[in-house]
Amino acid sequence: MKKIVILISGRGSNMQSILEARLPLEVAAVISNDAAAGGIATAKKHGIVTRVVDHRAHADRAAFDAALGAEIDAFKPDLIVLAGFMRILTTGFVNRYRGRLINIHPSLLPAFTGLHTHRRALEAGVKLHGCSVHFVTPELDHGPIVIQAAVPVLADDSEDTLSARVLAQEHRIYPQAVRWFCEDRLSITPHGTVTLKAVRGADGVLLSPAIDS
Ligand code: NHR
Ligand code: GAR
Repeated sequence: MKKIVILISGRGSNMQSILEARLPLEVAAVISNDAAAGGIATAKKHGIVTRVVDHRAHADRAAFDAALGAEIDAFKPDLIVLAGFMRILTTGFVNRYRGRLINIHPSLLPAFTGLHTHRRALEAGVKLHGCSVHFVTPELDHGPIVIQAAVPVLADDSEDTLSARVLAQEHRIYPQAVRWFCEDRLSITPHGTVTLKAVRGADGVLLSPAIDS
């Protein structure tokens, strides 16, 4: 069975969706860069080992990433899952875990990389927004995309209503992506895209607003 380590910074609802999906894997640890993260208590409730590596206790990003890497390596994980993890990682760190480090980002990448994605989607007037699971590469939010979910942007949406609609989909696609990884069904092509072995099902077309027919 594969082992994963989950990195969080806050509430940890995406972590929780993975813990509660009963996936065929072992969650070896949950590590937070912030001792105040709500997700630490949730992880403990699930009987998961937790660790804190406080970025503020380290002189620079390289020192923080070295300490974080040492904690991670102690668990010998097959996969590292960023779940609302809010610290940009150095190129050295990312390259060390290349191909086994994934993130969930609250936008339909490559649109709206970085922070405040829901506000920026509302300002841009897009009619579809969503979330993406991607492999992490040194360039922020630019790695190979595994799965995306789209949601409509509604006329009376606020950042709160839109982010809640997206979050519900995050909780569907992240456990799915982690499952695929652990089943060895994901591969990264030389072109830097992801292919999934043996999928069947809907073609995935979405329209927003919907068209009457
Ligand atoms: N690191 C690399 N190298 N590449 C990626 O694709 C990464 C990454 C680290 C985190 C998650 C990401 C997201 O999904 C992620 C992807 C933090 C920031 C950020 O600006 C941006 C994107 C993401 C995570 N962080 C600030 C910093 O100075 C701190 C912001 C805060 O604490 O609120 O690190 O969006
Ligand atoms: C989620 O919406 C996640 O996509 C986003 O933060 C939220 C964390 O919620 N991640 C980022 O913005 C990464 N920069 P959670 O702690 O409840 O999973």
